[in-house]
Amino acid sequence: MKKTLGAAVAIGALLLALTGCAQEAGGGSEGPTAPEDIVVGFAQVGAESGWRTANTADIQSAFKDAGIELKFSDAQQKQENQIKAIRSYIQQDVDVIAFSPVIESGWDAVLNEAKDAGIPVVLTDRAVDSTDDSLYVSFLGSDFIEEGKKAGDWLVEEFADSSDPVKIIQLEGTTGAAPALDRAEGFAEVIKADEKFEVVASQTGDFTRAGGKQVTEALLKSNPDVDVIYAHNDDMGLGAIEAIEAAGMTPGEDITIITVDAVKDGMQALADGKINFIVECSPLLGKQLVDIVTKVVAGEEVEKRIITEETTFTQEQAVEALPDRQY
Ligand code: GYE
Repeated sequence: MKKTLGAAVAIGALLLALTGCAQEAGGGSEGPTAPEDIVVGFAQVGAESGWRTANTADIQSAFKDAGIELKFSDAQQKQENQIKAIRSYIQQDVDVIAFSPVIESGWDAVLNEAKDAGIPVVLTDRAVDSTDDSLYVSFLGSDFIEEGKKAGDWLVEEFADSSDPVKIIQLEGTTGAAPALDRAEGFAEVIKADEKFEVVASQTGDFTRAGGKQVTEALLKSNPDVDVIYAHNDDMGLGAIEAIEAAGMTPGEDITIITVDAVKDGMQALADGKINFIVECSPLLGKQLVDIVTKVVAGEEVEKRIITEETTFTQEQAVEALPDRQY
């Protein structure tokens, strides 16, 4: 009898300890937590591009595979929607909030609310420009300045033998978004070394195919002699291709096209000779995000900045890589 009582007390104590751990997970405190006890709120940018679609699919499937509950919201490229989603995750007392900030600025207030509630925040894909880096535990994503530099490096090399002026149209991503700011910065830094390169027009196409098409249509009218289009993502480049063809020109020949991402449609256009060079930006962040979340909930240290590894593709390399491309 005594023995049974003792065992019951021990089991009770164990149960208490276990539920205690699960409840404390919201504060990111120490102790093992089963995946099914973890709840993550993810505030996505939208569904503006092939990259974004692949990113959403990868994150959803990685959390499903890990058995972790993922609450998901789509902000339709509006910061106010993302702020609302984050506030609702705070209210629901999720264990971790992850989000990909539409634009860089304006996050301090809501991130302080998360901090006050003891909910750790992980930035995925895009950065915030806050000077207070205690507002997030980790930032997982690409180095967009490096991507811009790779685009610039290829261009410099490609036009190395010519001393003629090289007129460039830049199709920018969403105004104020980290990848738009940084891809412009890295590119500008490289091409400024030779004054034959001139960006004759630079406008946002909001990372969408329709945006890229519309902006290119208008800019081709004022700059019919343009040599190069540098698009901050594949989708805008694909829109530009439509506009160039509609204007009776041959994309990839009359106008050299450089894009960023390397999603399937972009890679196909590169293999078909309509795009000339693509800088890869990987959307496959799901597994790494699960890993960060699991560590944060367990109270383990995580790296403040995790940079995605990526490469570049020429037309020949695209032909080779296409059959195995996951996204
Ligand atoms: O390049 C673009 C998407 O933030 C890296 O957002 C991402 C960018 C990506 O819309 O296609």
